[in-house]
Amino acid sequence: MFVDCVEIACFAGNGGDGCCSFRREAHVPRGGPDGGDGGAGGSVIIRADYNLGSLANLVGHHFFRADHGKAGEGSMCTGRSGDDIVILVPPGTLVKDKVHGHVLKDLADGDQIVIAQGGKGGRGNRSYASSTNRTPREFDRGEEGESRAVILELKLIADVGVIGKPNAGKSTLLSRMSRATPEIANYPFTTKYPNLGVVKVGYDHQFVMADIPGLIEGAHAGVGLGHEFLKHVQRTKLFVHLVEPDPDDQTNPIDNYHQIRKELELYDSELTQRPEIICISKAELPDSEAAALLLEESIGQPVMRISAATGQGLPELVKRIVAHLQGKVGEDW
Ligand SMILES: Nc1nc2c(ncn2[C@@H]2O[C@H](COP(=O)(O)OP(=O)(O)OP(=O)(O)O)[C@@H](O)[C@H]2O)c(=O)[nH]1
Ligand SMILES: [Mg+2]
Repeated sequence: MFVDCVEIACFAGNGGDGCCSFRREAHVPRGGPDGGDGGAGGSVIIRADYNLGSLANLVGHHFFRADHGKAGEGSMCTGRSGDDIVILVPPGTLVKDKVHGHVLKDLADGDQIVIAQGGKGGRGNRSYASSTNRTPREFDRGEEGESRAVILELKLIADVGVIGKPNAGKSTLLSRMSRATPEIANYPFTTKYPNLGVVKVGYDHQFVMADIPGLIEGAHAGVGLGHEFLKHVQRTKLFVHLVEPDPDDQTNPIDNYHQIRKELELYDSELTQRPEIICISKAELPDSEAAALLLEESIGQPVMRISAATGQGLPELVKRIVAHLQGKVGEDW
């Protein structure tokens, strides 16, 4: 299951009360104040962990309550502190305040944020003792813990986003280039949520590639599946735009290309500035060469031809991607 938005309410624990007590023991006259401090309440913390790929583990969990601190006791015993609750989320999760709507933190791997701070424990009467006040009876109550409702919104972190119309061969490409195993089938909207794969280049290089569900006209406004997932392309550095040479629905590859560009523009015009490698997919099919030439002519940019089925053009594609990611475009790749 892939979940990229959840709402949760977090309640930190209250601090324990301080204690008011005096030492009473045989042969120890006037033992003095010995009330201990209360323990601190537990906090609620959200931490990014790269082992997670979505927010699915939070589904069904709406409330997170950390333990209260225990009250202090006599004999200078400090109360036990409440345990913190740590909520693990994938890197790329935005933590937003539900009431005010602002972003509290954009969590990268290993980052964390204290969403609700536990209350401090109250002081026991022992800590009020001084040379002029040797039998203090004051003590403090524990502080109340914070509470906050937050919206967690995941925006995947991938270097490369594979975009295109449904059935263009995006998932097949991802499965060929990485060890990801997305569902592949000969009908539109096979992929219902983004898949990530790590593409290894040589021994010590790699990049993360995301297969985004097929985009169609009106995707920016919620048609099809696209709009829900367009946010996941916002963080990619580069697009690989797959264009099918001879779609089953008899649409024109050139129109299809422009349609996707238009959807990107309407969703967020900044996306059109991002580098894009344009590929005609299924290159072993007879129509692909003509389609590539027509597309090249129409947009005035180089168009690659790749085939996930035969592997044609894939080494060049990887080289180009790496060149873009390393900022070496224009050099000899
Ligand atoms: N001949 C040929 N067929 C391919 C190639 N790549 C993918 N296909 C086929 O095209 C169909 C669609 O492939 P998918 O990878 O599921 O396409 P997609 O773009 O992920 O589609 P959605 O998830 O529906 O958006 C499948 O039947 C694949 O077997 C290729 O290089 N050559
Ligand atoms: Mg797919």
